[in-house]
Order: sequence, then structure tokens, then C-alpha cells
Amino acid sequence: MRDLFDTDDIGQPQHAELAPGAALLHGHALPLEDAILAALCEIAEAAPFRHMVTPGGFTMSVAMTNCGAAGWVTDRTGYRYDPRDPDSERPWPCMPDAFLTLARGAAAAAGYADFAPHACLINRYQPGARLSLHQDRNERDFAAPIVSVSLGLPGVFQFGGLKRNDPVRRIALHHGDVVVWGGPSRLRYHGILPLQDGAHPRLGRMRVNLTFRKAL
Ligand code: MD6
Ligand code: FE
Repeated sequence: MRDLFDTDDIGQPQHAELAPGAALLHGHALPLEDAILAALCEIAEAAPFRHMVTPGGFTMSVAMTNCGAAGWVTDRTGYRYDPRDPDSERPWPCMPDAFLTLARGAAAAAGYADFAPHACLINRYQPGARLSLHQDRNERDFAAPIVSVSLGLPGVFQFGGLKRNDPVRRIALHHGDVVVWGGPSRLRYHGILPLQDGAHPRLGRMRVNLTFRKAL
């Protein structure tokens, strides 16, 4: 893990440690921006964004799709990783090379060598959409980190502790920012506050988040 004082030449920290095992890599996705956005369009054509239903019967305000060998899905029966898109019954689109390159490079920059994600969950937030505090615990292997890439409108990330009632910090995530977390932070509670309206030059009125996981 690089430390807080690893600054670039305009003095903004490029790699900030959020907590042990968790790093914010400012702008880390920007060099691959064009390839990432092109791949995202192709995925959304093959496996359109949809609003899934939670086991409790609520329709999520965030729309989701996936790529890779397995995709995260929820329905009335529960949460799971599924090798197929339940809407089309086809496998999820393959993980694009640009996604893998980005995820592996970000993990390595944060101190996690040889990250091999199977799954990329893609979240789309339109103004007002939010993700309430949760832990990511549907993966089999908590030793691997999660790499999270923010695109489009800025989001406010809530970063809590290992217990639901622990204090929560608010962290702004901008287009191109990457958060990598694992180790002692892997099961921290986190969420996204309702998306503020705005217009992003590349993505318009939305925020998109990619989370890469070793799911299987
Ligand atoms: C989001 N992210 O940023 C939602 N989960 O839109 C997550 O839920 C998340 O960013 C696990 C690890 C990193 C994350
Ligand atoms: Fe999460």
C-alpha cells in the first residue's frame, strides 16, 4: 500500500489510504477511459441494465448488469452469483480486456498482487438513486480485495466500520476514481447517498460504478 504522502506534482494525493487495507486511487481509470466507456456500451447492449428486486420485495433504485464468468443477482429467492443473465438465460458478456487491465493494475497499485476477478457488477445510478449501507459478503473468498471504479457524475460514498452502527465517513468519488479494499477492511459497511442531479460530459445524467470481485 502506498501512503498518503505519495503526491503528484500538483500536490494532490494520488493514493490515499482510507483505512487499513483500503485505498482511494484518484483518477486511476482515466488513462483507460475511452476503452472502458466503449466496452461498457457493448455490455449494456448485450445485457441491458435492469432494476432487480431484493429478497424483501423492494425494487432497487440502482439499475444493474454484469460481465465476466459470474454476475451478482438478486430476486425474491435471495442474492447469488449466477453464470447466466436471468433475463436472457445467456452467459453474461465476457470481461473486456480493458476492464481486466484496469482492475489488476489498481489492485497491484494498492498492494494486492495477482488479483484475478471473475465478476464485474455494473451499477447505474440516475438522479436520486442510492445504495443503502451493506456489506459485500456473497463472495466465497474474503481474502481477495474488491476493486471499485467510479464513472460519470460524482457520488458520495459512505464508508463505515465492521458493525452496522459504526460511524460512517463520507467520501466524494469522481469520474475515474478507483477504490480498492480488502484485508481488514473487506467487510466494512458502505453505501452511496442519493445521486445529485447534474450532467457529466461523457456519461450525461448518471453515475456508473464497476465493482470487480473474485466471486467463485
Ligand atoms: C458504488 N459500491 O460505488 C457501490 N462494494 O456504487 C459498492 O457497493 C462497493 O464500491 C464493495 C466494494 C467497493 C464498493
Ligand atoms: Fe458493496
